[in-house]
Amino acid sequence: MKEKLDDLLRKALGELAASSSDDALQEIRVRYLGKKGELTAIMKGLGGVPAEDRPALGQAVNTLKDRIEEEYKSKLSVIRDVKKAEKLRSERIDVTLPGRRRSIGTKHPITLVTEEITEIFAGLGFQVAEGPEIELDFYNFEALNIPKDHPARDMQDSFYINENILLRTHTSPVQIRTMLKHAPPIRIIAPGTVYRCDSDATHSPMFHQVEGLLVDKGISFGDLKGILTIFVNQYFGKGTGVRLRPSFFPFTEPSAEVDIACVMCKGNGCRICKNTGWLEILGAGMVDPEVFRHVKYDSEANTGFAFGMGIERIAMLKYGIKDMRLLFENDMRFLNQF
Ligand code: 2U9
Repeated sequence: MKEKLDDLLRKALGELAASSSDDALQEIRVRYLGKKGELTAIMKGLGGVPAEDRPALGQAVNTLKDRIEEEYKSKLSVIRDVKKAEKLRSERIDVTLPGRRRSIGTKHPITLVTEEITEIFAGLGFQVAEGPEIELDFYNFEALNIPKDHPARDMQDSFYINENILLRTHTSPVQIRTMLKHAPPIRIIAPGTVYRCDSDATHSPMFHQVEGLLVDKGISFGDLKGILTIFVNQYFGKGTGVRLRPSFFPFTEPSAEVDIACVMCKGNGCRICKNTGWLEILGAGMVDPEVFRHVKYDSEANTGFAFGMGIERIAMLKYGIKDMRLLFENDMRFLNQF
């Protein structure tokens, strides 16, 4: 019996020494010490052993049990230590590594230009006015003296939602709404997004405008020219040449288109200005009395001027952007330059 126990111990210790996982250790423990294990079987068999040998044998079995248990625990602790060390190694964090740089956004060139223009007119006493991008025909066309047969009213040229509602084609309805709410004098600019059914290399179906309106007693075309000259000199630089050419808009009379001396060649002629030396930057004029009639302003007592410019065009001239589509593609390599 003694030999059998020694064999068993050797075998158990050998197996414990050779195992390398929690599970394997557990399995060995159950096999030797469990309820149906080999040692339990021996204990149960003690009944058949002569009574005088029983205590010594019982003692030997218990010692054996303790040895296996002790070896099991020590091996378990070794395996767990190895596992823990491995986990620590694999999850090691190098705290000296530089952190991930958080990229900070920049303002879109359209936003920049809108803010710069707004700032200049704010300095001249203009207040910012806003209105809805989804407009009624009345505010967008009717009140602005845009006749029923005007091409802008065509289904093909504006985005209609239904017969009476459309995406505003200019920010002018903002001025109409302001005049309907406030008596003169008024001095506002209306920056915002506008929509026209037009898309090619130089036109986008969605673009941006800044429009201005000043109404008071005794306002003349000279005031218009003065304000626009101040704006051009502040925005494009002191001494930038300005010229006005006669034009036509349904909502202003007389009307003019405003050119500045080419920002690229300073008026000498280049590809940008198509060798004319001039660049058209905005349209303007004296508010047509017909517009005042629609908002119930007394056109005998008041006169006013209005102007409008396309932000994309100004941004392209200011930053030398050749293709308008760059302004809408949101390519970070382009946007990060601003
Ligand atoms: C009211 C009365 C008059 C706004 C004006 C223009 C001339 C003009 C264009 C510039 C380039 C539009 O974006 S663009 O295509 N605008 O030429 N806009 S006068 O006149 C108004 C506005 C509101 C009540």
